[in-house]
Amino acid sequence: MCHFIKKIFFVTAFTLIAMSACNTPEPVYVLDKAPLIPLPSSVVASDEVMPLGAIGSIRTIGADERLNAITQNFINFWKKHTQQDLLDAVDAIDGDGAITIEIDKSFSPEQEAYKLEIASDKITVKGKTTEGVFRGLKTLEQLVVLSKLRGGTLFLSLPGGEITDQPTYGYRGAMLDVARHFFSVADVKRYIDLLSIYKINFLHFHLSDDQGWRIEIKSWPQLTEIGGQTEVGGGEGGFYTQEDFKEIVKYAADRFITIVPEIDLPGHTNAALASYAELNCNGKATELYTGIEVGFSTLCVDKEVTYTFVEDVIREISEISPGPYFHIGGDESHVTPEKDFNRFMSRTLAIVKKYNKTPMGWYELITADIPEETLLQYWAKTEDFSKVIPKKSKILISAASYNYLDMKYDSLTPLGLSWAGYLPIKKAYDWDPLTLVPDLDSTQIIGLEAPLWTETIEDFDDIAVMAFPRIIGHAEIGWTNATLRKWEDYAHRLSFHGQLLEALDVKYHPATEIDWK
Ligand code: NGO
Repeated sequence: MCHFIKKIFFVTAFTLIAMSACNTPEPVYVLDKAPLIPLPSSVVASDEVMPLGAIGSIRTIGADERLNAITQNFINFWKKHTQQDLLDAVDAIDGDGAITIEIDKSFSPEQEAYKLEIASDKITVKGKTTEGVFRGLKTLEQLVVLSKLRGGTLFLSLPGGEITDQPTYGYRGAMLDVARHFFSVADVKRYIDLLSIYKINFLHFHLSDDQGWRIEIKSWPQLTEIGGQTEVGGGEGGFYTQEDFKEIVKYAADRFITIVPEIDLPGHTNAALASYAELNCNGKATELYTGIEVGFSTLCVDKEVTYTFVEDVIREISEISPGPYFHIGGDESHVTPEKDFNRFMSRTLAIVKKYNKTPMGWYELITADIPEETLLQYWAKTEDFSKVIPKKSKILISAASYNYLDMKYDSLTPLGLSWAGYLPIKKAYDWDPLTLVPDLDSTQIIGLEAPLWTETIEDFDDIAVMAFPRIIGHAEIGWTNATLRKWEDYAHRLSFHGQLLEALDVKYHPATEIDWK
């Protein structure tokens, strides 16, 4: 043991004391008491302790391109938080003194499953896929950061033991409305970084609405030249070029987050109707809109040019969206007569399929004749919802009164809306997607998504304070089996994550429900 301690002799005064005793430093947490979120499926602590100096290299088994990038990021992480260099030892055979990252195809049938083992002189992260290994490294990173935040200069070791883990739901999403207010590529990347800490794996982009069109469509340039130029309140708006969008898609993919593009149709389309007169039934362009009413706009369902427009948009966006889904909105089309809406949707969903995407939409789609694989997003109570059951559609739960991050925490919250009630931290955590909507078959539910609508959200701090900490709870609902989730235990673990967010300079809602450390 002494040689490790010698190695870090000059680093802090504490190590001096430790060296004189020449004892293995105590870890800040025992592994099964570490406040990890999401809570892993199984954590077994051991008596072993891994001094930080015990690890000198990182080696990969079954490496591929993506794994190499992840390894490099992890080396940077380790250096930043432990001040130790890790040698990238791809071919090393002996695992002692190393972090080993191993892809083992026979490890588990589950894509994202992983095993993390910490022993006195080595760490192993194993998964069936690179994605599984990535989730395991995120757990290890969280353990390091939480230990460091609590231990300060006393953080010199990690606790031994074994974590085996896999998610409950394959879809654990967040949604960002960039139409009501526009957010820069840098803001989006920052949000993605934070989501990846908590193992969120989908980011749904609400790219168009009455107030703004936010993605460049080369065949319809006025959509952004006109429709991208304002936002709620009359600010200057903005849009992503296709290159920006590709950059976001890649950044997210490197963190195993899939982007889901949404173009909201046929309602919520005033920005498009203001950009092109021919999309209106009366042939006249509308005025740009900067208010927050909904349900007043519609594409002209009877005009053939509408379908040329829809196809061009779906084609161009599909070409730069490697993910499986294309979201076509469908919510609150109050001024589109039902039979027109259904006709429009049938054609539009066929176009989505033509470009090899799985259609996705808000639950209002159920009145139309939809392909069976369509993913429906449940967001509000509705009598009609049970109609989806015979269709065997898959459901994504985004209940306004449980998942909407734009709902105020309480009556004192300055930002946000409250039409679906207040959403304090406990309410946002303490529920089960399986039982929330009556009459749904559990096999239909593929996961949950937390939307952040941005009528009142103007900058990154606003995003952060509404999302955090509620999205952390949503991430745990999506990952951790309901039988393992208990509010008191979660509230205790969460109390350590305020410091984590502060260290990242992320504003969060310091609710009094939590005894923040
Ligand atoms: C509704 C509406 C959005 C609003 C949001 C505000 C859906 C699916 N459509 O949710 O346009 O922005 O509420 O909470």
